[in-house]
Amino acid sequence: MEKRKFIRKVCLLGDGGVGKTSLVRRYVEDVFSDSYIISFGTKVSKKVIDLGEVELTLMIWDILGQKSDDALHAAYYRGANGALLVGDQTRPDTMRHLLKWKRDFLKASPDALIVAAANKSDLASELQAEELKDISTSLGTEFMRTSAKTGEGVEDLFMTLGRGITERSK
Ligand code: G3D
Ligand code: MG
Repeated sequence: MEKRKFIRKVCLLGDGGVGKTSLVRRYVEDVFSDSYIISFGTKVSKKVIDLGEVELTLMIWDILGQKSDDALHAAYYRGANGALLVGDQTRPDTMRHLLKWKRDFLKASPDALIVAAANKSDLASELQAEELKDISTSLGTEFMRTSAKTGEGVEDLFMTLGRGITERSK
């Protein structure tokens, strides 16, 4: 049987320095690469995932720099099917800020799927388990532990997002 083919857009969200660009680099090429399309202050990279009966092409949008320009963000979020919320667990504020990232994103793409990552799992966490739980309750999603440095959890993170989006597309 022919595979069904889907193309879906996902955005990386989170404060500067949490590891968004490193995660996408790790996932797309497994190491560093320059195979990005650069436009409108974003890098878009592509990854094809085999999900059995479905072939999913993820277009992964990574915002460059730390510009907090609302018009730019709205254009970046529009039409997204999913988002990866990325926090740095060595900097608790970046984890707390994910609530705002999520709210702003959902204004532009209310039906998108959200997956959250507590990145830099190779380093000691500065968050108490209690607080991590509180943030994840407020976000309405569990954190997946990832390290763009060692690769821990990275494949799993994008697969969770890809599978979730595909389930909704069926
Ligand atoms: P951003 O795209 O969210 O702004 P970057 O973040 O991917 O540019 O990463 C910011 C810094 O954090 C980089 O260090 C990067 O190497 C580091 N980093 C990203 N992910 C991890 C991780 O999982 N573990 C560790 N230990 N470091 C990570 P530099 O020094 O280049 O600024
Ligand atoms: Mg970046």
